[in-house]
Amino acid sequence: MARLRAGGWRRWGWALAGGVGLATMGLGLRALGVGYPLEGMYGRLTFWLGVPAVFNLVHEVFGYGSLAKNLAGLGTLGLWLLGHAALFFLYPRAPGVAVGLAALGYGYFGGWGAMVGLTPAFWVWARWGMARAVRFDPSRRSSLKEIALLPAWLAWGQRARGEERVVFERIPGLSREVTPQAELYYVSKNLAVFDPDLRGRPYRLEVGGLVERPLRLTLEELRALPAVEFVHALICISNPVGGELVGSPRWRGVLLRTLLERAGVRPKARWVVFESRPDGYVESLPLDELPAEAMVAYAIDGEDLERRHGYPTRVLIPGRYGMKQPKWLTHIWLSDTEAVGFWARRGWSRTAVVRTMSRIDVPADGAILGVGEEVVIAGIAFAGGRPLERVEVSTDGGRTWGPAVLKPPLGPYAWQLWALPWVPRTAGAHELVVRAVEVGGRVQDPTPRRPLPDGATGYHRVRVRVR
Ligand SMILES: Nc1nc2c(c(=O)[nH]1)N[C@H]1C(S)=C(S)[C@@H](COP(=O)(O)O)O[C@H]1N2
Ligand SMILES: [Mo]
Repeated sequence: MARLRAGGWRRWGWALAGGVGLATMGLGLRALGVGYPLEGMYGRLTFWLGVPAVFNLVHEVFGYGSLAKNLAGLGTLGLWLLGHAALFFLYPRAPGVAVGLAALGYGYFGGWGAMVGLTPAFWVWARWGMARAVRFDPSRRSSLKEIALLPAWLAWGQRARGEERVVFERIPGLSREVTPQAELYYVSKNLAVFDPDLRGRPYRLEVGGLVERPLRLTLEELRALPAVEFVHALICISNPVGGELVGSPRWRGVLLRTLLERAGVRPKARWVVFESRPDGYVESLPLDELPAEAMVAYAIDGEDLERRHGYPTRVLIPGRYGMKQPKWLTHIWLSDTEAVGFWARRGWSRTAVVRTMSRIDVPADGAILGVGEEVVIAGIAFAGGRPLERVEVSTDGGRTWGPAVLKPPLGPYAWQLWALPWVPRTAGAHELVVRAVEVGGRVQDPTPRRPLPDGATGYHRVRVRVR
């Protein structure tokens, strides 16, 4: 039986050292491609911070900068250290339970590799490191018992977290979680050569109409205003099911709210109108439907917008299709009437609310797979800012469905990566199908519809041959 003799502040010192040591060791393993439990904890924490209601609350309190994010990072580290202190203190009393919980935690947050890599280190530290602090004197029999129990814990923890086998960074052919500017799709009503080219020209963004103080801002003045940055998916209303007209870049700009506050919206104003004079493109949105995150963007990944993506500025209205988001923005008007948009006048949706979509990136349509050989089915999903509960995949044309591993989103309006390892068991043709399910259980609309007028619906299907 284990005996316990001393305690005090030395225990805290050793526990802290153990927590820091394991965090550092995990970083080393991460460099080798092993999942980092701290990253997993942060992901889970920020998933809930990313749900719109919580996101809005957090950002009301902390603002839109990186503060909330950094606080979440600090909170994660705090939880990690406290959790380890608790486990180290538990160890002398119930060694098997402490090791088991540690293994479960590493497995749950970091996956199989982290569990196998970190659990023995925890054990060694708990046994010999903490033993120095508390003069814990384990008997040889208890050691043997723990060593014998370890595989059982590992296996159990792994069962609980089997899905962590998916490493999203290593799936060839899967979209990147954050779309670089060079890979963002391009759509314009203009011939590309006639797209506005505002580079090297004097530029002013005017905010006028029903406001107290009209603004005329240079690009420098705009850049000097409080900036926000977040990952936000952009999708064209004409994107067909399975299409490529969608991306999820990291945008930087000024919240529309900031501009409207400076200009002072008059009570009579009902609509906000966005206009690109250089190419004659107009859109509008009811003021009371303007999402808090709507912004005037001027950069992607810290780089100026390219000409084709709207240099120097464009509007971003989360949750609406691309057509509602003018590039080469020159004027923002407040108005008491709607300005029917360029595409809306041609029969496309007036509200342009994004429909829930999902896409299979890999395997490709027509791929040839081997019986008994594992492949990863993976892709993207986006519900226009409505949080996703899960993504389901069928390998039999939609008869049966199973849940994929869904990566937590990088923000409330970012797309999400999903993946499902699959071992085909029978030769022949297989149809892979994907569908997204929103929080609350609302399943993606299965009815095949063309993009016009409200955006495409229906499930993306990919046919593969197994032999
Ligand atoms: N001024 C202007 N803005 C515009 C358009 C346009 O033709 N002119 N096209 C819209 C459409 S239909 C889409 S889908 C997005 C595409 O933005 P991207 O080319 O940067 O991906 O821009 C929108 N903004
Ligand atoms: Mo579009």
